[in-house]
Amino acid sequence: MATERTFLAIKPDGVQRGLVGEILGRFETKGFKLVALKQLVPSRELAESHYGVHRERPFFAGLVDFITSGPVVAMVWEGDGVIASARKLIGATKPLEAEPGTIRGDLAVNIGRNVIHGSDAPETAVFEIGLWFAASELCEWTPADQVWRVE
Ligand code: DAT
Ligand code: MG
Repeated sequence: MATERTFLAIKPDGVQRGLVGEILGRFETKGFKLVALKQLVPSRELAESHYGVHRERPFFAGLVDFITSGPVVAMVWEGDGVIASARKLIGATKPLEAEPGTIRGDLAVNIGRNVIHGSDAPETAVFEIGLWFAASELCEWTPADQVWRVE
């Protein structure tokens, strides 16, 4: 399994509900490595680029309003298979269909308030990391206990 990076963002509902620590903890305890993290209120331009693939969908305007309505915690995480694994940890888009044990399954009920975004493929991860972060914001480091996570 290749080491890769993914873009994750705790949406304004997750921040407002005080779920940042809970959500970060799930990726930390799983064993992935935090490469970058910042809190910001996204501009409309950033939100529209991020969700550009949904531009023609009826929920697009509401989605952009929501994601720009308050602080978002934007992150880059690294690890073997982290893109698909993070999507599994996040759970299905519709929280009522997300399995218990997943973030959305445990912490959300509504599709428009599903607390977290995660890149869905290697190409989107590269695009989203570049959209939200400058290269200088990505931290190169080796966790002290790395040898106890990966052989
Ligand atoms: P995901 O966030 O699981 O990758 P997506 O890319 O299909 O899901 O959609 C992006 C976000 O848009 C999703 O997290 C919530 C919102 N959304 C998707 N489908 C929706 C719908 N039918 N009604 C309202 N919001 C929707
Ligand atoms: Mg998506």
